[in-house]
Amino acid sequence: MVVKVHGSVRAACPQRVLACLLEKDVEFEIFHVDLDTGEHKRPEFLLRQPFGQIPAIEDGDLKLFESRAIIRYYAAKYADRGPNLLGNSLEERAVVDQWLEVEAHNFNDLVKTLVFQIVILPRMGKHGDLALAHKCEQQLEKVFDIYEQHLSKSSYLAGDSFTLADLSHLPAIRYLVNDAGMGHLVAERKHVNAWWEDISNRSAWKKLMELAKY
Ligand SMILES: N[C@@H](CCC(=O)N[C@@H](CS)C(=O)NCC(=O)O)C(=O)O
Repeated sequence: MVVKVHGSVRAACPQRVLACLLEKDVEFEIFHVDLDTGEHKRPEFLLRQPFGQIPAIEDGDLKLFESRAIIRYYAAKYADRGPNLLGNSLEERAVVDQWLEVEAHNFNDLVKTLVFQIVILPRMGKHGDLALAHKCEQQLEKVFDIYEQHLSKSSYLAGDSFTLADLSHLPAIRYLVNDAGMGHLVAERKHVNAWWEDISNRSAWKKLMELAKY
């Protein structure tokens, strides 16, 4: 069954899902949803995702939205295929979940706000709020300091192997480094930098970058 992914290949949240499908070698088809023309707010899309956000998937009878719920589903469904992205024991899974929650609640919103102010709004010909962007940058410095300390003790966020916790960070860090000119947040931290070099060189992520034609 080919997984239908409704979203844009260049948007961060669909990228989280696509990176997982590529890691697991699951066949998918992308149904482009154009954020620029507001396709995600139209009634037909709201039937898939009532909050008007991408991505949403369709897999046979299953319809699902929320990128982190989707990646958890595929990591579990294809646990025996490709890399184990969930951890082996209940305890390992709990640690993966912990860092997935950190990504969602301590990290992602700061990046989202920063990128919106200094990348998206200017692209739309509008002025971003630089003071707000600077505040997010300062808060992200603190988050990355915590990551740096943590990654000095293990190669990946949830231990010694790559999991969903790492994968989930890929799209936002790419935005920071490549689009927002915030590469210093990563490069200035030895362990964060080594981690980013490692996870962004995985073949699944590189395939996605080719698909997105960056
Ligand atoms: N928690 C949702 C967030 C989805 C989300 O914010 N998607 C963005 C693209 S990365 C979007 O649709 N933005 C347009 C909007 O919010 O109107 C998820 O992880 O799927």
